[in-house]
Amino acid sequence: MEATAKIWMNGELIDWDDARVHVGVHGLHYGTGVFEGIRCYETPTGSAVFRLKEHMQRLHNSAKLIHLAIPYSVEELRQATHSLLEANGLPSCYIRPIAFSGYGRLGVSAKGNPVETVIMAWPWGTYLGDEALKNGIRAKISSWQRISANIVPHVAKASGIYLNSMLAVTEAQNAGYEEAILLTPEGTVADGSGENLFVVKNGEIYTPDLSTGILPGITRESIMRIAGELGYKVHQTILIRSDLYLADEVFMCGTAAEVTPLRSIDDHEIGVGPVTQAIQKAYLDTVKGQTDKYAEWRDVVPGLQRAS
Ligand code: PPE
Repeated sequence: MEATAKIWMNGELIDWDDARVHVGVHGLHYGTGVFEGIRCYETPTGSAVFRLKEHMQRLHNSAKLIHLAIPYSVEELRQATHSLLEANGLPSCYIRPIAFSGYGRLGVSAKGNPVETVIMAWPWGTYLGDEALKNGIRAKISSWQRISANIVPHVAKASGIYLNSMLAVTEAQNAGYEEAILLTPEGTVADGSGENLFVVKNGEIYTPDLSTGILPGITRESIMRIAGELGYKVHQTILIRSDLYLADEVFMCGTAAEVTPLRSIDDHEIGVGPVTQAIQKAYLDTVKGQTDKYAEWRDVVPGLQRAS
């Protein structure tokens, strides 16, 4: 992680090195936190945060699901992000808001603890390497199952849940692959360790539906709309692992991963295809403002605005 000038912490902009907490905070011991991953891109009209409001709304939803009361509204967090990006002056960056149970009671219950709210931003290039976006990555189905709805609410982007993802991606990387694909306990396809997943077959597009243990990805939702407008039929459905092996194309998507093709899965060659390439281009054009479409998704930072 590359240090930047400022971090927004509990309502104030403070120096990067001063953004500290005590080792006794509840969130560190029990993973009682929620976070977001957001990207800000350089566009012709200035630096624009992609779907900032929707990300802050998901942060609030995640917090509600784990009984965490964030003391700032969605709009306040949006303004805080603007002021942080203005202070750091980065034309493009990755943004990481996090809220967690703080210092007070240490024991499983977090009741009564203060909530710490932080927003960090730093330059983050491609998630899976520069090659990944172009030539795709090799993925492996994990022996770790995706946590299911009655274990912890997978709809929440909660810190503790990421132990599941961490184990899966570590297992995949130790076996020489770049990314893991997690299946539900029922054996249907869920998602990657930090991405949603799409399959292309006979010119139509399929993605696991929201009941399959996935995070309701904002990129996933954007891509369903973009792909629909490009003329593709998009199905939210149940997929099994054979659907992956027999796919014409498979790609993963997420804020960090953007649109990353899968070159192979469990050593079944798939290859990078034209539908993935078309969607990748349309997505990158959208976030970078290379199209007039979807302008409502690009939240231009007031202090980083410029005439086009
Ligand atoms: N599934 C998971 C498990 C996930 O972590 C992400 C985001 C997504 C799907 C896609 O969600 P969205 O970004 O709203 O389209 N993963 C974030 C964190 C990755 C990390 O390494 O940390 C991200 O992409 O920012």
